[in-house]
Amino acid sequence: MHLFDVYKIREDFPILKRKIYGKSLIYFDNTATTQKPIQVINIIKEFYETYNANIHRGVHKLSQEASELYEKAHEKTADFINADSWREIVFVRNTTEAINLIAYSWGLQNLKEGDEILTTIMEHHSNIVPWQLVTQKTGAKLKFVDINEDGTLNLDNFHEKINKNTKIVAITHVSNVLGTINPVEEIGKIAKDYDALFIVDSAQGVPHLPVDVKKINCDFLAFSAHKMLGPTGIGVLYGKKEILESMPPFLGGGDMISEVYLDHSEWNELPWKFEAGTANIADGIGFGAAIDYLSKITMKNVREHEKELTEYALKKLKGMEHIEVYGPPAEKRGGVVSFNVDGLDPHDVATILDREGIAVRSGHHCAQPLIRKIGVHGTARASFYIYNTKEEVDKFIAVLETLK
Ligand code: C6P
Repeated sequence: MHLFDVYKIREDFPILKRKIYGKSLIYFDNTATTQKPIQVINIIKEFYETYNANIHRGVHKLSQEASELYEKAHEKTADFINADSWREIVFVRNTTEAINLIAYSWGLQNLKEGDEILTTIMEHHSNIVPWQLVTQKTGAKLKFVDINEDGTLNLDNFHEKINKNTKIVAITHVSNVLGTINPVEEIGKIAKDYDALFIVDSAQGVPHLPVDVKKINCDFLAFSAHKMLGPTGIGVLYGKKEILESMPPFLGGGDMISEVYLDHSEWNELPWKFEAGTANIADGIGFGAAIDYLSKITMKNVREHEKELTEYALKKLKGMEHIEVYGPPAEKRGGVVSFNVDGLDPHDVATILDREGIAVRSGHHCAQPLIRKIGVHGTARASFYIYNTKEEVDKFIAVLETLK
């Protein structure tokens, strides 16, 4: 099946022409960050070369052009995840900042002793530490849902742990270690039965799957541009308008106000109320180009391509006795494969692969509670994206064969 021409796509990514230790780069660290197509690189260059200006501050032509395109990037993001309005899209630095924004703004205003926050043991630290900080300040309690043997979420345990005191359910869409795709629509329905705020960490969801915030019915969804062909330094907090409107600002300063008096201030409209100070204008516009690129391929095809590669890699890895693979089957996981090689430290595996030009991540992947639960001190992790091919998987497998 030809979903799209992967070889044609590869031509858009200048970095894929690089040699690493004399070998062609095979980039399998897409969960950490993806590479950038020339269309994104060029639009950032074009911004600085032709209309660089601050936004919302000048009546001059350059400022108007920059403001328009920066706002347009919010619109593209809203369409991409099917939000009601671009005003529900707040640009922040990354997923981490988006979750901290919710924790500090909504959490500090609404949580008190006796309240509970329910998350899972498969979270990235970004969806654990902000809640620890907020529970320390408010007296609320943080609880964790367990996983099953196959790395899927234990839904029985979720039902056991949720109760009338649960004020927040905050869960990862896709695990960055096991690749597990969580049933967020089902979890959202249960969260709503208990009137809990429903937050989805979609750092590994939006870049890899078709995502519709109306279908998921989440109150908030967080993700990062750099994991979906966009630049670093831009992330997204989607929030339902009425909830964002009810929240106090996270940071104070320029652009987030409508009026400032000496004794008080009034806030700007959404999303600017939450975008204090000069925005990351160039990268916001660059992110718009990344969304255009993915929209052209379609997220359905992105998912299918990754699934095909993952199935292919899992089948080969499972036939290798010296390798242990973690996580669920390909239909329940994104394009992430965590594994260990008998008798080798994951960092050594990653170093050996690196010498062959193959970039994978190794270690705890910023998910230490999950790594402890699996009972290892780390894993090596290969993760795929639109420009990866079966031939690259074959080369990766061939190197692992030599480690028998
Ligand atoms: N995971 C990985 O190699 P930031 O750094 O804010 O853009 O994204 C944080 C984050 C939050 N949630 C999940 C599920 C994630 O996977 C990540 C980032 C990278 O696995 C870097 S640690």
